[in-house]
Amino acid sequence: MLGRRPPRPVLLDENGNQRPFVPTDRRDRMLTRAEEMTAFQVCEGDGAESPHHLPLHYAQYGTPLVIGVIGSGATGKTTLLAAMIGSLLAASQTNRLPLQVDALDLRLHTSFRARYVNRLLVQREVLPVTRGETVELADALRVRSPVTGRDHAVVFFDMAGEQWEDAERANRFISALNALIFVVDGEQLSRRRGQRGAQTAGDQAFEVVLNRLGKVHDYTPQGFLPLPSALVVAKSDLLRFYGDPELDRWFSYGDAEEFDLSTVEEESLDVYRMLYQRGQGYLRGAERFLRSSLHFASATNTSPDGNRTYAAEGFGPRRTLKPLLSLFQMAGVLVPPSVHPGQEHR
Ligand SMILES: Nc1nc2c(ncn2[C@@H]2O[C@H](COP(=O)(O)OP(=O)(O)OP(=O)(O)O)[C@@H](O)[C@H]2O)c(=O)[nH]1
Ligand SMILES: [Mg+2]
Repeated sequence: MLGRRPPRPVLLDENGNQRPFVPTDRRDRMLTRAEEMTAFQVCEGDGAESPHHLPLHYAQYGTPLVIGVIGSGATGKTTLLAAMIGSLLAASQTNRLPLQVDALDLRLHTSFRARYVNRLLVQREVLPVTRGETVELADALRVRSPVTGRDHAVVFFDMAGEQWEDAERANRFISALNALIFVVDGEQLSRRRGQRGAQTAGDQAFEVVLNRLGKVHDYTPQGFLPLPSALVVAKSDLLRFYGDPELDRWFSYGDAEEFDLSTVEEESLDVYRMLYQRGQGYLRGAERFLRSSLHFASATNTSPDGNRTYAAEGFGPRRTLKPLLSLFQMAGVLVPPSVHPGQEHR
């Protein structure tokens, strides 16, 4: 992506319009450095693609966290990812996170916000099915931890569920992932309730990913893959009030609970117990990993109507932030303490 020429520093406005970056006073190194934090470099690409903008000091961010969202078709991956990133941006903008989040690649981020986050959370539209031909680099964020003073590049890959059937094509990008979000379809869990074989059900996409990761990463002596994994029971709104008091309990808490990562283990155990009864195959998305957490979430809290929109009443992401924060913590991007003083939730 980056050419050999020295980066051309620019400033960008909200709409992605650029103007040359000129430091106020080059002799003042501290000031220049501070100003550079908001500057971008232009990557011209190979001519086929339009220019990208990366933060001026992109190279210093070290190995990026490359997160893959995994699950078969229509499990809710794209909707969950849009809701997760929407929740993360909202929490960052209102200073509720011990992290600062902004664009790593401004064009990509602006496009993801318009095409997915706003379309889902503002217009309340059903998002389109992810097209089959490409693995989509969905968004690229810069996540800064004031605790460590470090910047991290975080990129998200969303993939059409149908692609998982083509293991060869999927393999090419699975090797590049170093963090996973496994998406369990709550709708399928609720449909299969009581059916024969339901207890052992799982997802073929998980198996494709596990097989591939097992070939490119060395297992620990205890037999775990050395990557962080957050397993999310998505569309959990469809599982509420059907005799899973553990699930109902997590949804009875207000949004502030999501900032408390001390309860991740407790929630993980509840999800584990539920899946042990309703779909043990899914648990491989957590059990095979050295660090993993399990979550209940709903991107929308309601189902769409016939017009492919979600009714306003009751609509909104629930518990979508916590899996992402947990993944960030497992990956070392977020460093505790994560609870801000005064954020009592129970
Ligand atoms: N009730 C409910 N429905 C949801 C939720 N999230 C997604 N859905 C519905 O599930 C369907 C599939 O959602 P997508 O996000 O497109 O699923 P996907 O896994 O990205 O699908 P592919 O792109 O085909 O792989 C859509 O009809 C959504 O309306 C949720 O949290 N609750
Ligand atoms: Mg999709």
